[in-house]
Amino acid sequence: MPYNIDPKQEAAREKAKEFCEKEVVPVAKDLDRRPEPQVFPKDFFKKLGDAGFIGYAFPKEYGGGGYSNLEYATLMEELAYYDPPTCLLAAVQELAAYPIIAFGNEEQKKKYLPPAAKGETVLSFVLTEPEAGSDAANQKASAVPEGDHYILNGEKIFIMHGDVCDTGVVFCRIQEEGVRDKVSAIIVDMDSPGIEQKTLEYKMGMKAATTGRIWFKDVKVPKQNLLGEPGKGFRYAMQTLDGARIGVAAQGVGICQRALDESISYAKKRVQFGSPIAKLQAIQWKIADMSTQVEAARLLTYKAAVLQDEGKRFSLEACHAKLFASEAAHFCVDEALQIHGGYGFIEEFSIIGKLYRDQRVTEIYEGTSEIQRLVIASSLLR
Ligand code: COS
Repeated sequence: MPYNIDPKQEAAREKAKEFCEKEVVPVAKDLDRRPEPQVFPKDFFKKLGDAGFIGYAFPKEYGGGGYSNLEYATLMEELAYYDPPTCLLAAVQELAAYPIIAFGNEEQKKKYLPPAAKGETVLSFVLTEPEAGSDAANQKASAVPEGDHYILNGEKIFIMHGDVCDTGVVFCRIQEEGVRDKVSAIIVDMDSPGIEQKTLEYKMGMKAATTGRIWFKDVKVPKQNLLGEPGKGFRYAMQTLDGARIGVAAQGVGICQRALDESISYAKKRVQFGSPIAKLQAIQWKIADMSTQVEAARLLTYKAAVLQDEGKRFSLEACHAKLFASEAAHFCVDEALQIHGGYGFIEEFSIIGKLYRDQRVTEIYEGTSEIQRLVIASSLLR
């Protein structure tokens, strides 16, 4: 039984579990095994929206669920337990909506949040560029003011749902007196002329949640789509990632728990040398280590989410949680594979191979493990 520190978590967990068993488990394998290029699963996404899992943490006044960050982390954990890409489909919408919720004006919130909260529109957080990954401040995309518009040019890559998004929160440099060298954020309607979106092919895992590349060529964006203040975009992006890192940590916790549960169940059934392998100390130690990792990852994740809910600073704790939980998930899926042997390596027999492929990106996106260590160290040594 996973540890709940707040009674509301139990309800969040139960609702997600019921939905996953009915709607996710029957389709997850098929969504993972489709031919390339992957197609964004619009109907499935809408189903998640109808169940209340898209826009879960958006404020209620904009059509969201209004749930706490702790409840949201619990939802992420549970969705990832059943199917990591399903969790990602929901997480990307929250990631991209956050800058609008936190820094947008009333008009922007009313226009963009309600349809996104229902899963009727797809949002993307459009930050990464070919030369601005970990070095996110090195933005080359630029927006030049012209009358009541900006003219946007640039290229973005590894954008979750970027191949299909209807709305992009795009980070770029506004070439204007005073903000010239600073990053800004603008909201872009992706049906504007001059935009090309492409699906990236042959991803290692997380296949149901598609990843895109976007080109902006002389795209007219109304000046009223500027998010917050010009020149504050990098800060907005970093603040957004603080929260998103707790979501990735929760994905890691869900993956750890699934790897552990699968391993316990397999070890009790698999007979070698005349008895179940669960009787072997080599296996018992793996199970003990996995269980310790998952509990520690969960507590770090909940701690960061509680701090966020309390309105306290949580950047450091979000990095602790993301770093530890994503690496714990790596450890747990690797040990689960070792315990399952050939039955783990070949995906017709178990979910372990898929978990292994889905897990790996949790150590990369929303800031690599190396970036988490950098932020942790710089916050302690400043
Ligand atoms: N919240 C608010 N503001 C923040 C912040 C945070 N968590 N982190 C940094 N800032 C602000 C700083 O206060 C500073 O502001 P001023 O210029 O007003 O002083 C500014 O941002 C620059 O901060 P810093 O000097 O620490 O940034 P660096 O360029 O040295 O390092 C790293 C930034 C490497 C930590 C950052 O680029 C990063 O996190 N990169 C990874 C990006 C990422 O996660 N990409 C994944 C894809 S996104 S889906």
